[in-house]
Amino acid sequence: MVARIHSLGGYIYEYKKSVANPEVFWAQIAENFHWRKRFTKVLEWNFSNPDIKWFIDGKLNITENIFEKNMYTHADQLAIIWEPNDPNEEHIQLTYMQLFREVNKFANTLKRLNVRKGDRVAIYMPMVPELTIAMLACARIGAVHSVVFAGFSAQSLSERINDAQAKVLLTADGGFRGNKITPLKQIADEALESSPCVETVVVLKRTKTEVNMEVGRDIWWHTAINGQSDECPAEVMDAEDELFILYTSGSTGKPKGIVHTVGGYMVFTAYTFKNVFQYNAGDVYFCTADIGWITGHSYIVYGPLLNGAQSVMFEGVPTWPDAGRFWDIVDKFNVNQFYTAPTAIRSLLAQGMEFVNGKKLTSLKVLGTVGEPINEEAWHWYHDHIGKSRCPIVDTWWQTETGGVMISPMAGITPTKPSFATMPLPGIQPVIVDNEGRELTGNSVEGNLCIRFPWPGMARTIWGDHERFRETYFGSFKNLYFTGDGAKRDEDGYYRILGRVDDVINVSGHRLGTAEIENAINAHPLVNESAVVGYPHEIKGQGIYAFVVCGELSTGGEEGIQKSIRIAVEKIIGPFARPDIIQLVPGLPKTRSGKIMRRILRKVAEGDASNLGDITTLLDEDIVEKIIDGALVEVKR
Ligand code: 7RM
Repeated sequence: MVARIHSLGGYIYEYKKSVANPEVFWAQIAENFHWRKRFTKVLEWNFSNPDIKWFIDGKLNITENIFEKNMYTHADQLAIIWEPNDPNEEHIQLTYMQLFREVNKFANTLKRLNVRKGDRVAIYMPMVPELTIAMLACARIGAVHSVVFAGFSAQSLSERINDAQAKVLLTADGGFRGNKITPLKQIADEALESSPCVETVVVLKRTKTEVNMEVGRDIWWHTAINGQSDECPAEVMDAEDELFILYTSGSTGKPKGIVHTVGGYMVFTAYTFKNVFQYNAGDVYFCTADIGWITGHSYIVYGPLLNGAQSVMFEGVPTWPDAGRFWDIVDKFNVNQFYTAPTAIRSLLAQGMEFVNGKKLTSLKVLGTVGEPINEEAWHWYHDHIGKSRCPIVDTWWQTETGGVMISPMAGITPTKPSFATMPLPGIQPVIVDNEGRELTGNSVEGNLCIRFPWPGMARTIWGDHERFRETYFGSFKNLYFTGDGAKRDEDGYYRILGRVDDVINVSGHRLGTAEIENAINAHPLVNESAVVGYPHEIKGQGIYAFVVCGELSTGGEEGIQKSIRIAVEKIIGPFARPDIIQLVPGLPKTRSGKIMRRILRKVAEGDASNLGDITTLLDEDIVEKIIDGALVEVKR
């Protein structure tokens, strides 16, 4: 079992050790896992022509480290506690042994469907135990899973399937979310019209929504697993074989297929889970994320299960049947560690104490947040009313690309400060640089957040586009991994994440590229061009403000076009990417070289145009006045 740090002194000691000799540090942690063949070298790396390898020559299977390795001690422990969308439906609990059997069964099913080591399997499923089972079944046989969040549209799903060239798609008839049903199979059918690489679709029956089953291509989950053995030998994988691809948004329109590999991801997620949450055997841990995002991969599935933890998985939404749902779940299962996003906290805070009063919440020991900066008001509400002032809050900063938590308190060990992610975990070496790439040493500095040295959980490439990987993460500052975030190191050496410095926005904890949304808007036949920026939003963290130039208005007039743009974005990306504000403008503020000056649009969207800076390079300065005049928020001049 991975060792756990117990004190601040222990943290400082481990941190120093990890910087002085990272290879010895990570090798000692990696020793705790089951390797079919031990690695011969810990690390090879190069950040300029990026090439990162951890645990070289090591052979293993991550599912053997979840199951076989722990079976003597954990067979009858709960692995997954699944809470359905509808509180009146029975919850499901799976022990490690039961989960193991289900995983093997589905692994054999995939094999029978002709899935081999290295093949990609796309997964477009609701938050049900079969989703976890499917991911682990892929890992068992060495197939690469590519989970696509079930809120994505047909077009987004199809794009991701094609990029990964997945040959199998796993989906469900539908997904329950609050009082709505998402018709997943219907969306998948539409996606598959433009994804000919998919040979087989396995469909789980969940909502009993009527679906179309294409003969020769589609098969029901229950039919497919019927008669399959619940024993399946683990495929022996190289430490650097791919475990999964997960698409994430960047500053260009095309999402990036972030690739994580077996050995390093395993060591990193297991280590960070245990230390950040200070998980103890027997604790019940609940992460509210969707498995369609990295938080679900690392901290619902892999991190907890590698530690033999009991992990709660919730199908529904925080506000249904009412805004007390999370707290009901905490009380129902006596949750000890609770991990959610600031946007959820803000939306529950806004609903008032009526949904918190009357809940016990006495089992809680640790609270966590992830996904975006947490504002002080939300932090205090969470701390005082949910944690009853006795639970440390771990504000965990990390990214899809980092695989696991990078900068965060360790619960109860690192003294916290509201809105600070505090200190780097052992093994993580953050640096702050100015725009010229000069390192800002010492405390009380602010700039671009980079990482100086590799860590086992870091992404290895972008699927099919290593050059883009190089350029995006290693092209900005020499020999540094650039996170895309701004950060401040305060007078105590504590890190505060300030948010993205690129064209990525964070809406309700969902990461979106502004270019992605613009592409969707521009696909509308009446739109000439558009520019999208984020603006501060009380609940969502950031809202989406779109400035749109139209040729002519349709019969519906301004309102008609705003509505049809919203529908278009929903269709092309998904409902969560719908613009909050759409302002029709006569033109965009462009420089003489044709670049949109987003800075100006950001200012307008923020409602403060009092200090626009230098606008003399604009082709047409008058356009700024017109945009401010027509703004759909109040703008200070
Ligand atoms: C885990 C996840 C990554 C981006 C990242 C940041 C922002 C994440 C925090 C945060 C402030 C935090 N992966 N971010 N955690 N900002 N404090 N604790 O969210 O790939 O989807 O997004 O999210 O901007 O770069 S992600």
